[in-house]
Amino acid sequence: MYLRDTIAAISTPAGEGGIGIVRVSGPDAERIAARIFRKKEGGFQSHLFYYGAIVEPETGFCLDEAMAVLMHAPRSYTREDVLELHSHGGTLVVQNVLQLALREGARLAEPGEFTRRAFLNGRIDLAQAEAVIDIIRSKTDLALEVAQSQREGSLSHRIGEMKGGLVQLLALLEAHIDFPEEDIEPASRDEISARVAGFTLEIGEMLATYGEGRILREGIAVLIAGRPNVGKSSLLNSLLREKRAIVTSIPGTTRDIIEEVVNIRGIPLRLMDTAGIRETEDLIEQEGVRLTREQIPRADLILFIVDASLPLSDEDLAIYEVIRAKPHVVLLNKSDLLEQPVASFPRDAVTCSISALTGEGLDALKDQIADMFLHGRIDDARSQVLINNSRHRDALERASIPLQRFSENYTLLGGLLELLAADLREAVNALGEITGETSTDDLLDLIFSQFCIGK
Ligand SMILES: Nc1nc2c(ncn2[C@@H]2O[C@H](COP(=O)(O)OP(=O)(O)OP(=O)(O)O)[C@@H](O)[C@H]2O)c(=O)[nH]1
Ligand SMILES: [Mg+2]
Repeated sequence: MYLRDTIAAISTPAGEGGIGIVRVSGPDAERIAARIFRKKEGGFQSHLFYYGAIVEPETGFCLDEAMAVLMHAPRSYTREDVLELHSHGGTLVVQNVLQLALREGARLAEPGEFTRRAFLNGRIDLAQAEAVIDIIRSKTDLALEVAQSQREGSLSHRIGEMKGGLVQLLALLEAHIDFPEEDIEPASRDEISARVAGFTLEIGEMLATYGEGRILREGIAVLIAGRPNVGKSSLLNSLLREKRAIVTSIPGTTRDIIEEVVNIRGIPLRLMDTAGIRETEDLIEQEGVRLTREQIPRADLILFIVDASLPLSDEDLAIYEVIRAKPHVVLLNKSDLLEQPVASFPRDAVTCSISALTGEGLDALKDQIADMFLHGRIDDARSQVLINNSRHRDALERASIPLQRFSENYTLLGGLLELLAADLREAVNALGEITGETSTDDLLDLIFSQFCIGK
């Protein structure tokens, strides 16, 4: 449901800042501007930035000096009249400006409601709206490039072309349903079949990018595991380039799980430093070990560290048995202590010799991780369409199934035109879900509730 009322929200993050912005969208935006923003003279010209003050209309009390811009519909983010009030960025002052706008008749916006209106008013489609949230959440340049390209419409364009092609074929079939006495020419029969096969292939190619797309959008969960004192926290600190976790020579230093995001060759890694796994009498440490074990099944990758200056211990091997079924890299740490590592591993294990202390070997480790997850580098994320969202993947899969069925049934063309047409229609509808041509309020609620208020 779309209420055509006027909404308002703080659009800048909570806390202190240089400026804070309150955004108002809807039919009352201009009236509210005239009521609460005092400037030299005259009305508002669209898209001009004015200097003035935010004042209580009844008392003339000045809340703050400010800048204001009014953007007349449809040339605005929501395609409605939009007012932005830029005040000083104090928590209280921005809150007061918002309260004033609410008092003058605006309603507090729901999360994502500005973007939802941009979608409902046809300025952007649903895939582009989802890209907006991806832009806000991007943790690496590469992820940001993918999100920007989707906001610009790269995915929507591809989907639109496929849908257009399918609709053409559908029209062709429907013409023959309406005039059954005219047979489809053998030449156009072959063409129909070839084109449907082409679309199936194209969808398959897009689906194949999902693994990489998802990784860029959501990152990978990486667990640093190993027995106490092998250098897990040192590795976390080295990769982060900051002293985040406490490092000491006392085994059992880390008790909790410490999670930080690092950018490795464009992939956001959610790195988790853990308590070293061992049998222990210490209650706190026991709890830490339990937490570590609990995380193992959830990790996308395990960095299993051993101290290469010591022979492998039974503890090392016991941990290795637990993690070896997961994607993992064995890190032979403390390479600076020795010419040749003492610890050695089964030949099939992927190993990397590193020193968390000096940083030696970490570049090779980063390459190794990128190879494992990106299967070669994505050099120009902007130029290709990557599927990075499970909703899009599901819709593509649901488009692909009827197209495959179409191809299987096609040889039996004769009396089955209606069924074939139904398959094409199903595929068209599934593709339409990606761009939001077919969407329900529930789906929109689900998508836009992930946004922050004010976006
Ligand atoms: N020489 C050398 N010492 C290292 C290296 N990595 C870690 N250390 C030392 O090993 C000791 C333990 O390091 P931590 O990073 O705390 O080890 P941990 O695996 O986190 O240990 P717990 O938290 O107890 O499980 C510290 O004294 C580190 O300085 C390395 O690459 N070379
Ligand atoms: Mg530690």
